[in-house]
Amino acid sequence: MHESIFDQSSIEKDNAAREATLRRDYETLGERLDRAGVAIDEIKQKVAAFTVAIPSWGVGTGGTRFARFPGVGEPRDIFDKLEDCAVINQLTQATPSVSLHIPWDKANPNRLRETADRLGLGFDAMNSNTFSDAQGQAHSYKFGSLSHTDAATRRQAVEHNIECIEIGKAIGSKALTVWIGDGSNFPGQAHFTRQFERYLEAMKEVYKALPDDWRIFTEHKMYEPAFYSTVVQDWGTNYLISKELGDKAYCLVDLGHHAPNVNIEMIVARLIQFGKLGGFHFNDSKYGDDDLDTGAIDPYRLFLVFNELVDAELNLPDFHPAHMLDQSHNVTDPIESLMVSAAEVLRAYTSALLVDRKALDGYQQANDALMATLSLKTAFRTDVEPILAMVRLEKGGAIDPVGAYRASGYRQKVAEIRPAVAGGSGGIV
Ligand SMILES: [Mn+2]
Repeated sequence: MHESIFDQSSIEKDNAAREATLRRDYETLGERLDRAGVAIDEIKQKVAAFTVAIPSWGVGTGGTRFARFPGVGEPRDIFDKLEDCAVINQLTQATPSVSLHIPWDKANPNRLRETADRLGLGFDAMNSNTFSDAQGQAHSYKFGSLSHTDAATRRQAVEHNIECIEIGKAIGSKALTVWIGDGSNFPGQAHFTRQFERYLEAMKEVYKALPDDWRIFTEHKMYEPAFYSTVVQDWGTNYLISKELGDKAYCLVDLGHHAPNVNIEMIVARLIQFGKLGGFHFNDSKYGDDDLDTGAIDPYRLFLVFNELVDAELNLPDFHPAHMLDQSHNVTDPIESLMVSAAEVLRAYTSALLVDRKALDGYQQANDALMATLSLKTAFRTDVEPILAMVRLEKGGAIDPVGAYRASGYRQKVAEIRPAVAGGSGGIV
């Protein structure tokens, strides 16, 4: 039995008031899906097996370029963060793993693993940081890291990534995610080709240190902090990197790292087709890398991404992309945002499972654009909340995670032992 940071009886109390209504709603939805030839229990089973990782930095309040407004009872260190992650998992039963960021979460690996074990958590992909200078490091990343013009700076960045792999090995992680802020702010500042060559050379060194059962994910981003060009700018560059590195290298798609209106679901399909989709950083955006809550702005786009993922899941024998949230919570309680966002990811997956793929294929073959698009809309419009809530209930979670969380007063309780922190990292990656 794992230790419960969150009082399970408050979940049970909250569920008791909602269970009868949920069972009626589930039954009604089941009848409706049955008429369309879909067995609701089979959908429920798949949804119950689906998980999404929590980023350690997501449980602290984020910030913008302008300011950070701390919340009450914020986690003080990685061990407080793991406790908050355990709360999210206990209520949602969908987030059993945590993605660490080094050096922000640097701690004794044995203590990290013991704490996670005690809380019933595991570790997802490790995240390196060469987009800011760690205290006391010899060479600055002001003008780049893995692609820096100076060999000693590149070497330092390579060694940091290898250190992330070593820590990850000690705590049971199986992947490294590399996102760099390298690029240029002015035309002419950097030689595009030489800069990319230096990056590839450095990444090959990191790749060499990767254990056989690990994957390395590279994350592209159009701009910021470099505003004229970035070294890993787009999915095409990212694909080239994964091809250059080898079979353990895959592309990571952060939904916020594209130009507005870019067809992300098609990028996802392309990467799937050529075996290079590694995983996701889920969030939402209106203008740029806004790191808003997943599904907050465009839930239909999230659904369309999952429409591609479900299609691949049904057609490919070994398709296991990594799912992680990557958000910055500036005006909400991070625990609430992460619970709602995890549910949005599961909702998009569930809705995509409802797409009548045989009918869709027929419409596509017959060039019936209207019926093809309606077959997606029909699935998207179906309210799958009863399935999500039933999965949570049956796994011991909350029918209404936010309701149960608020009723418990968890945040006020931890505020008493966690003094307010003024600084901290923004967490926009
Ligand atoms: Mn990201």
